[in-house]
Amino acid sequence: MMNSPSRKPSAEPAIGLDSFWMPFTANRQFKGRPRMLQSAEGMFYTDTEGRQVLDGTAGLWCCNAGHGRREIAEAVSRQICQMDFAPTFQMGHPLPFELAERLVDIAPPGLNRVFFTNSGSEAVDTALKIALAYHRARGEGSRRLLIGRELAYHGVGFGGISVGGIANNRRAYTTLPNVDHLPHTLDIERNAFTRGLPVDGVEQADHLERLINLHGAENIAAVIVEPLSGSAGVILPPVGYLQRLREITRRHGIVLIFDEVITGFGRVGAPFAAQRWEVVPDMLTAAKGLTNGAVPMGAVLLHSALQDALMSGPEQQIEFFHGYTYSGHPVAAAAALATLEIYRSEQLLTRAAELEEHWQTLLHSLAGLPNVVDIRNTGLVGAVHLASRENSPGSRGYEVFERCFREGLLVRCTGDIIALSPPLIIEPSHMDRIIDTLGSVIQRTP
Ligand code: PXG
Repeated sequence: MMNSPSRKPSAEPAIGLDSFWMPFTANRQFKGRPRMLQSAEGMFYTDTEGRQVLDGTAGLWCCNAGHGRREIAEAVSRQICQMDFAPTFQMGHPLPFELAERLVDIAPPGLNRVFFTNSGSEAVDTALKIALAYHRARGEGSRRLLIGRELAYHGVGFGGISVGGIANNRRAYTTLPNVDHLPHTLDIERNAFTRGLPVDGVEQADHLERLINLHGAENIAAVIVEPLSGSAGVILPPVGYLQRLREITRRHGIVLIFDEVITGFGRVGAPFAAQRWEVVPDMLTAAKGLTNGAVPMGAVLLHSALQDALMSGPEQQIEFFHGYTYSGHPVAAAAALATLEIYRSEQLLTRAAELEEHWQTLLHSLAGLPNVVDIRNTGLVGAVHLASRENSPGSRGYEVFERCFREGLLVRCTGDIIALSPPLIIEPSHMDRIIDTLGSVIQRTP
């Protein structure tokens, strides 16, 4: 535990920080000045110094129903006592079947099969494999190429980093062959300070036609995009862009995958972004909000035609050589079922649509503050894009993030972009506090 003047010195010995290699973290910097959270309730974390920290990020885009939900805790605890684990390879137990049905109930039309994973990264790799296996089973085995997009984040598996487009996540490793990328849709020159989806940029989707001309449609398996890019700093789809991708992929027999790991479960005002923007992909990936972040779990929701194509062999033949020990884990499934029940009873999957306008107005009140070059929003997502300092990109964003935390607000920084994605239970008073703190910190950060 950390000692501080505001807190009585603890009798417990200090915890060594060296052994835990923290993910996606500047470990030396963090360990020199740690930020440690200890408990969470509703819209707030409490840190180890006893400070309340308003959660502007729903953890990492996952605690959509807010923190400390007893219903989830109780469901998890009951399930561990009743049955801690059971295999789902050639064996079953009721919970993942029930959960799959509940997911199909809220899914975009036609997505009526569910494959469970433990994370978003695994869901992405699973979806890419399903696309490849599907084409091969239909005698179109030449379709091996996977198309992602610049700046995309699809997790950290080799499939995900290959179709992903964030250079730092790729350059030290090796990536899959047979991958190409669409251009991203961030266009500050034309679209800065747009409220909601940008009006300019639909033609970026036409780049897919050029990739099809280049590679041949008969060689392309799938296109995967995030309906909105979260990790890259909230890059929104221009009006009509997703529709156009759908139209082109359909025309050329290419599987369209939406990576809804952050947009799923109400973030943009509908259960999935596919519904909000009325474009139904052939598959979508989900994770995070699926269990309100309480237990790791991911899923691929797909059209039954993709599974059916693999079912042509004899009945005793395994149709898809893929799965995880913990696919459909009983404890994760119990957490997810309790989470979906909260979303339903509190109508959280559409709440972002109701709050969106107020959120947008508050967020855009930050325009005009020093170094603010763009503000982007949709649903309960927001981004304040700061100009980078000459010769030290990312330093301004990090300072804003760090100061916000010390002043009781958790935001995310991606380079110099401050991203916001609060729990969907947020009230207007919390929004005021987010905007006041962030605005005041930006004002004081040269
Ligand atoms: N796809 C998308 C679209 C994601 O946003 C993943 C896949 C991978 O999920 P897992 O569960 O394997 O981490 C993600 C993860 C951020 C941030 O700050 C976003 C993610 C993870 C950590 C930070 O924007 N998204």
